[in-house]
Amino acid sequence: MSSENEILQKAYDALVAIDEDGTAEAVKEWIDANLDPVTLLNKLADAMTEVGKKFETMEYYLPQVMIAADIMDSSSTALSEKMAAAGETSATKGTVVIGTIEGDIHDLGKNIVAGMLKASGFKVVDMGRDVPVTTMVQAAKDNNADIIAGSALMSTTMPYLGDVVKLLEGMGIRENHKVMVGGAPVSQKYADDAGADAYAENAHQAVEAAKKLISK
Ligand code: HCB
Repeated sequence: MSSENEILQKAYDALVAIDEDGTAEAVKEWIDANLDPVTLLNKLADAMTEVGKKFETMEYYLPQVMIAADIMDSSSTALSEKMAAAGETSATKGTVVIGTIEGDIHDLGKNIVAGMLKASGFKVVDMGRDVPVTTMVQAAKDNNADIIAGSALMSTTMPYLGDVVKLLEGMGIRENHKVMVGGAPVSQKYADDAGADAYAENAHQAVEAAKKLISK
């Protein structure tokens, strides 16, 4: 039987090599061994970043990134199901409306954040990707959400996260919903400038930030 570190490395190497069977095997081994899904999700997120670097240096082309994204997605679905099963008994901590903001179809990171929030006991309303600012805000209103968690992966779509804050202000409901932002181009500085309540660099930080926002 492989050790925890060996499985982690196997999963990382397989995803970076765009080896679907190898990644699935490592994920299955991890789940069967009853290890913490979050640890493997973080490792796979690192692997996805490495795939991104290979794309940037033109070692990989778009079709390869798309296959890697599919592998990442099915792995994160399997691990999120495991997390959800483990978190089933915990009481609801609060409601989070989450989505990748308009113009942006990158949803791997958003899906991981959604899965981890669910596993941590939050009710999550996942609006999907390419979600108009108005739809995000309306969904928060309709679901009486404590938090709106917006994701943006492109510098061109990041400003729409700030528009969520502006729209809440414009509608006079800013106090009703906290706003958390994240995604590769997003930073603490951007979050502060945009008037968001929290910035999270990864899914673990997103869960911690959500817990803090709820307790405020
Ligand atoms: Co895409 N893409 N892409 N892409 N893509 C990026 C993002 C670039 C940086 C690559 C590059 O050119 N260097 C770039 C954006 C440049 C920019 O604006 N600065 C880019 C581009 C330009 C594009 C297209 C326009 C390409 C084209 O068609 N010409 C197109 C987008 C079209 C559109 O959206 N309208 C496109 C398409 C694709 C796919 C389909 C091939 C695929 C997406 C598949 C999918 O998501 N279902 C893809 C991918 C995979 C990437 C890279 C390689 C990886 C992104 C990723 O999934 N990372 C990325 C390169 C890179 O980032 N280095 C590249 C892994 C996840 C786990 O990390 O950062 O998303 P994450 O999430 C973290 C973290 O940020 C945080 O927690 C997560 C988990 O730890 N977090 C939150 C995320 N959201 C949060 C929300 C919160 O509230 C709190 C925390």
